[in-house]
Amino acid sequence: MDLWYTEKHSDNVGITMKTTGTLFSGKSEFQQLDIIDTLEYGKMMLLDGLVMVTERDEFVYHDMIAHPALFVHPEPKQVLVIGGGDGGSIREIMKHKGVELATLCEIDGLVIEKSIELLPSMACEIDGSNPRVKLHVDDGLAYIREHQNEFDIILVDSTDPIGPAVGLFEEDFYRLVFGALKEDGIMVAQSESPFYHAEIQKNMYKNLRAVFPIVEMYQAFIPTYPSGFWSFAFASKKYHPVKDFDRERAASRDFYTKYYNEDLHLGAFMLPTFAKENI
Ligand code: AG3
Repeated sequence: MDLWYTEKHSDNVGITMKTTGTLFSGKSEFQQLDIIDTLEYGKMMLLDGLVMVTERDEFVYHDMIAHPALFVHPEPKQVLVIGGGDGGSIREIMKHKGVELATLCEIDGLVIEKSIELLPSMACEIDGSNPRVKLHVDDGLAYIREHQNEFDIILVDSTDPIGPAVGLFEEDFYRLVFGALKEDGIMVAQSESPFYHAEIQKNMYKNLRAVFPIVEMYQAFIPTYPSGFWSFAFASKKYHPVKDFDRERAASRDFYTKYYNEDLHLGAFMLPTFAKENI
């Protein structure tokens, strides 16, 4: 018997993958968590039935949520990730040796626990082995309310705006993020698909522009997310992601990135017309 998993991207379209079995399935206080094995994309983690990461294409998402801000900010030392319990974003942040401390604030301890157990290639830096990483199992809003003016960079590594992530797309939350950043801080948030989520994006970018002086969208190709055409919001107090980008510094990085590079950094901020219309 063949087993296939489908995430529906709209009422009439979805992505379907042949699977070889379920590694974990359970419900936390917040959501349904499933980790399944697929033939084409390796292990895949789902929250409430939505694809969060697969072993094969997570490098795109995690390179692109982390490196653009880390190469635009001249000296990032304190970095916070909200969400991101799989550890992929923290793994990329740790490649920047100047970062003194990366804090992970994930609401769902089960996601962290099962990622350490079943997705070690992503969770390698959140398993307690790295003294430059601190974990908090807490609501992101509650956490930043108590940590104002502390971070150079905040990455919002969330799921879609349903369930526990709804609040992470609202203006009140962005005001708290603004306050939690230092005076030249940068926030990056995953911002859904320009192709499928125009209304969510319009609302999210309006909320961001109400708070941050600099707000730009950039894009990445992520095969397992709706339409494959995915985006991130770059919201900043001082630095512009293109005008203040130090190409030489990015080009002379001392670590490998399978997706990100100094040319792509600039290209990612060039958007098709229909995507520009959402911001
Ligand atoms: N963040 C998930 C992005 C949303 C995917 N949406 C979907 N499949 N409908 C991923 C977290 C990775 N650290």
